[in-house]
Amino acid sequence: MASDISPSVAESPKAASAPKSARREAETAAFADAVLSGLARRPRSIPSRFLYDAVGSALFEDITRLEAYYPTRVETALLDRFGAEIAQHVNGADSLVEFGSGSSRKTSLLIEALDGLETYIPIDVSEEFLAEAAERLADKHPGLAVKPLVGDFMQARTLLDAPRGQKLGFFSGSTIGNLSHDEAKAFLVNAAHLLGPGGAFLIGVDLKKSLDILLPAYDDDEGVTAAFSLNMLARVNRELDGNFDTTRFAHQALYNEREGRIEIYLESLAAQKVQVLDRTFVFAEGERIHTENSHKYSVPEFQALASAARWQPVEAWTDDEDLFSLHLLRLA
Ligand code: AVJ
Repeated sequence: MASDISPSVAESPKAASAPKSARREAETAAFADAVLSGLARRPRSIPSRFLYDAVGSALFEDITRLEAYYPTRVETALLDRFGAEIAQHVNGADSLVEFGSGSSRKTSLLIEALDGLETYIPIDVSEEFLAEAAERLADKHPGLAVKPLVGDFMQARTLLDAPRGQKLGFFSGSTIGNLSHDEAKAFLVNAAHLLGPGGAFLIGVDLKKSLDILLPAYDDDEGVTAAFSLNMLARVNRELDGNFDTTRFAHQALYNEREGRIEIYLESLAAQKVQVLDRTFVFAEGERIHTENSHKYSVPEFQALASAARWQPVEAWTDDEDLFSLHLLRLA
């Protein structure tokens, strides 16, 4: 994951406070590295985090509103239904630390359920989304101190200027599913450092389920997910002087039973050559670029992973159809 490293709030305070243009340049350089090395390797791959430029993030927002994409809808309903119960376990938390500035709707439901919360600390690599999310939340919850942090929470070891007191982490949307099991464990270990002794962590995790429900969520009839995936190639064209013909690649989502994950690929529909920066890449018909994994966990599977990262499972809430889970973890 070397190509995924970007300036962290804690370890590179200079980078974090650098002008926006400097950070964007660093991000483009990281994208160039990832694409050139990822297209040269077999199997070809580009890390999923590069799906989320401004266009990709807007398309992902569209995905979350699709009928077929149950995770957002069900997780929101779980927060609505179990917010008070969650609060009973974690009241006393002084600050809420959100990993990735998520949709303000989910965060607001949690904030409203928590009594005595003083500070909301969203962490995100994208300064734009962070600023937007921070503003929305500050408007909705007057009296709540909002202290956004720009940086890569996979890398950060401490929260700069974070207030003392009990912290509740929030990592929603099953974003943790993008990570391999080893990466997810490393993330949870890192989050334990960030949230500190007595800290708690609320994590949304997508459940294993029937393929009749799972597959359409990642390959909807309206083609929104396909557009989201293909934006990876469009972004290469925009930022890296690429000439991908996006009509000659197809979005493909399949479930890898052994790995317990959705895998997303872009499949070349013809034999073709593509230029990126000064390099040429030759694709055979049917050759694929792996762009994303979305791991699914049963409740006990995720609890075992959390325990291996020294988090104690406190409670897990699921919906009546067992589509999605909310896990509450605590540090000993
Ligand atoms: C943002 C990683 C949670 O895995 O469900 C949705 C990304 N990709 N459709 C997911 C995604 C295609 C999403 N996460």
